[in-house]
Amino acid sequence: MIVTRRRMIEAGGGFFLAALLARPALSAGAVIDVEMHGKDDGAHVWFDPIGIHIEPGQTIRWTNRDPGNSHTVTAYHPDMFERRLRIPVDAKPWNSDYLMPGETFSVTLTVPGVYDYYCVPHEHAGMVGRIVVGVPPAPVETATAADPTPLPDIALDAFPPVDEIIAKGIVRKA
Ligand SMILES: [Cu+2]
Repeated sequence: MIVTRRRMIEAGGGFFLAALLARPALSAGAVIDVEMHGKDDGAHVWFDPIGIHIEPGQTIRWTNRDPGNSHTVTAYHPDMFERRLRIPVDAKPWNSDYLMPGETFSVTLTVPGVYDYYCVPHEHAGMVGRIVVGVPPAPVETATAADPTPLPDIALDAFPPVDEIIAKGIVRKA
């Protein structure tokens, strides 16, 4: 049996109720799908695509296509496990919680910028992803020595460059 759980988050700054009433932005395009994959032993896990460029108001839908592992999609944000901010300051963070095989989770992103996210149990296996919404207003922040919970190198190294994501539209893990 495939269990489907759909949750919508308006990640654009407190317009959730208005968004429900107005049914906005989806005219900008179809839902963009990102899949979560993994090998049985959990040593190789990844988001596909790992990098994607969308327009403001488009919706990303993650689906766990890994029959052997549960995964999360979690924004790098101080409100989510006190991580360093790696999404636009005006954007609302999200955490899918654990998605079982076949389950889905969606967010609609309205604030232009760069959004970095990860899988809670697999960050240390490099399971991260990046979304560029519209034209990012500023360069991506980089981690500093003051970061209380720095990203592991395998995660930092996995993010595709913003320029590459914008140029290609979709970046798959090498
Ligand atoms: Cu995972």
